[in-house]
This record gives sequence, structure tokens and C-alpha cells, in this order.
Amino acid sequence: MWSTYSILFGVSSVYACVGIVGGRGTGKTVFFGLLATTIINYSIEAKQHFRFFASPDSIIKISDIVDPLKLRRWPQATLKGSLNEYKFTLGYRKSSIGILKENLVGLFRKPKDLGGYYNKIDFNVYDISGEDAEVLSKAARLANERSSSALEMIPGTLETVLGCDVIVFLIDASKTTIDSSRPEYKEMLEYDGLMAGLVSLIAEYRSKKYGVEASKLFFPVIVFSKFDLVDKEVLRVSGIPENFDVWLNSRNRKEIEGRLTKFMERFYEKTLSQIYGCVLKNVPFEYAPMFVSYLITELSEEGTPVPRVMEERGDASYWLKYSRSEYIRLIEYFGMIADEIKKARKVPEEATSVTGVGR
Ligand SMILES: Nc1nc2c(ncn2[C@@H]2O[C@H](COP(=O)(O)OP(=O)(O)OP(=O)(O)O)[C@@H](O)[C@H]2O)c(=O)[nH]1
Ligand SMILES: [Mg+2]
Repeated sequence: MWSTYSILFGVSSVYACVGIVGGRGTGKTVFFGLLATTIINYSIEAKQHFRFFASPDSIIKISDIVDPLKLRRWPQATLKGSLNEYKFTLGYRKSSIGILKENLVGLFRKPKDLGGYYNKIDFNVYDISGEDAEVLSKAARLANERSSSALEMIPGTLETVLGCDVIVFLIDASKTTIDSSRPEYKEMLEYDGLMAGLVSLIAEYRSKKYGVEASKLFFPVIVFSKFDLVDKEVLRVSGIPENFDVWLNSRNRKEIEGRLTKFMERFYEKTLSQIYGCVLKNVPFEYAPMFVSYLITELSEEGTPVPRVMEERGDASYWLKYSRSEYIRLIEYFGMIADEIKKARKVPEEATSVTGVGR
């Protein structure tokens, strides 16, 4: 896929396309809503270290996804065939700038110079409907029956998502049970097959499209959604404490990812086998960082679970109780991706107004 970078006012920025994939109702749209919520309030909290810019039309689209959660409502199910696109720029302050320079910037503010202090990444985030993601998986099955390639049956618009630089792969953690006598057990096995099919399709698509280049500049991310709904017994056998929110903030990532891998070994075996197996297609999926997403709910007057909105505001401007620290880690990870892409595409630091083509 062709990708462009643009250099404006002497400040370079890189471009990354982010696709969010996962089965129906896995929590993709809520995930993007929470990510956008975090980006907005973190950009204020982090002061000059992190900035966020969206065009007026994108701000409206982002509001449409962020506001319902604060109004104790869930977003609408994403319509089949639709590709919700959100465009914005994140800016990460370059670490090389010393305190002295920072003070000088404070003293002699020259707005046109300030942009140069950020590593910028332009994002196009695509949220597809789970129904379409399931079509992808069914296509694989059908292709098998017809002895053709699943790739030929992928709906055109969805190709965009499979070819993205960053793929956020959402796994619904709540679909797990240790009780094989319950109907949920069969559902869990089916869901595992569906997700394994999706991973396999991502690898097949990339390997066909990019060949030996498939491994370059691909940044998969695994997110375990709806973690607040995971059964206590499931947590116990995975070695994850019940108060996982404290655990997520007190342990190193290696330990956390180790337990999450154990969780997959036990409950999503087929999916994990494909995550490991992608290397055989030259698509490195197994090094994907793992994050946990949850949004705490409460019962509405009608007795249905809705996002819990805190009465008392903390010192920061956020109202929802969710895995905020995980989202901040993910935002920081996006900053590292910006660096990697910049190095790989050899985007120059300073230049005059130019538009280039990468990859
Ligand atoms: N308890 C809890 N429920 C969640 C969470 N995230 C999502 N949900 C529930 O899951 C439902 C589906 O979430 P969405 O984000 O719309 O899922 P999706 O993957 O975008 O679904 P499609 O667009 O239909 O594919 C929501 O309406 C909520 O009821 C969470 O973190 N915790
Ligand atoms: Mg959706």
C-alpha cells in the first residue's frame, strides 16, 4: 500500500493507518471511544509533552463516539458494510530538548517554531463492523470449500483494514468459561475459531500483498476487551488477581503479558496458535504488545448495564471508570511507532514544504 508523508512549515510528520478488528460486539467502537477520551484529556494533562489535533469534521465524528459514553449510553452497533474513519494527528515532544531550551521556549514564545518540537503522526483509524469481520472469517471457510483463496472473497472496503500499518486486534475476554457443561463453553470455542481465522487472514493478506516485505513496518496490538466481565474462576486459573486494576498498575509488562498469554493458552488456544504461526507467513504477530480494556458499568433505571459515570470528578478531567492507564500506555506505544516509521521511511527532520510517498 502506498502511504504519504507531508512536511509542512519545516516540520515533518509520518502517516499511519490503524485498523481495529474483532468479532461482532467485541467492543471495537467502545475501545475507540475510550482511546479518544484518553487522548483528549491526556493532551491537556500532559501539557507540552503530548498534543492532539483533529480537523473540524473529525472533531464532530470523535464527539459522536465519545459523548454517548459520558451520557451513560453505549454506541450504536456499527452498520454492516460501513467503515468509520477518524483522522487526527498526535504530537510527542522530542526527548532531545533540554530543560534550558524548554525555559527559553517559555520566555520567547514563537508559535511558528513550536511545532518542530514534536514528533508527529497522522492517524487514520478505521472501525469496521464485527459483522464484516465475521464475513472475513466465513469467507475463509467458503474459500476452502470452493478450493479458492479467501482473499478473493474479502469485501473491497475491508482490504483497507487488513493492509494497515497498525492493526488493533480486539479479543473479547468476557467470552470465557471453565465450565464445559455450560452453553457459553461452546460459544467460547466458536469465538476462538473465528478469531483464529481472522489472524490467519491478516497474515495471508499481508504475505500475498507485500511478500517478503510483509514483516516490515507492521505493528499489531492485542487488546483484551470487557475485562470487567471476566469470571473470577477464569482469572484464578490464569493467575490474574481479582483486583486486576491494581495489578495492572503495579507489575511490569513482562509479567502482565505472561499472564495474558496464559489466559489465551487456556481459553483461546487456536487464536494463539495462529498468532505464533504468522511468522511462517513472514508476518510477525507474536511480538504484539498486549493491553487490557474495561469500562466499569452500573445498572440503569431499566436494569441494563450502562457506563458508570462518576459523581465526583478526580483531579483530572475524566468521568468514566475505565482502564485509563492502559490507554495511556497504548498512546505512548503509538509514539514509539511514529519514531520507527520515521526512521524506516527516512522522513527528514527539517525541510521545506514537500509531499513524499513512502513504502
Ligand atoms: N461491561 C462492559 N461492557 C462492554 C465493554 N465494552 C463494550 N461493552 C458492551 O459490548 C457492547 C458492544 O460494544 P461495541 O463497542 O459496540 O462493540 P463492536 O465491536 O463495535 O460491535 P459491532 O460494531 O457490532 O461489531 C456494548 O454495547 C456494551 O454493552 C466493557 O468494557 N465493559
Ligand atoms: Mg462497532
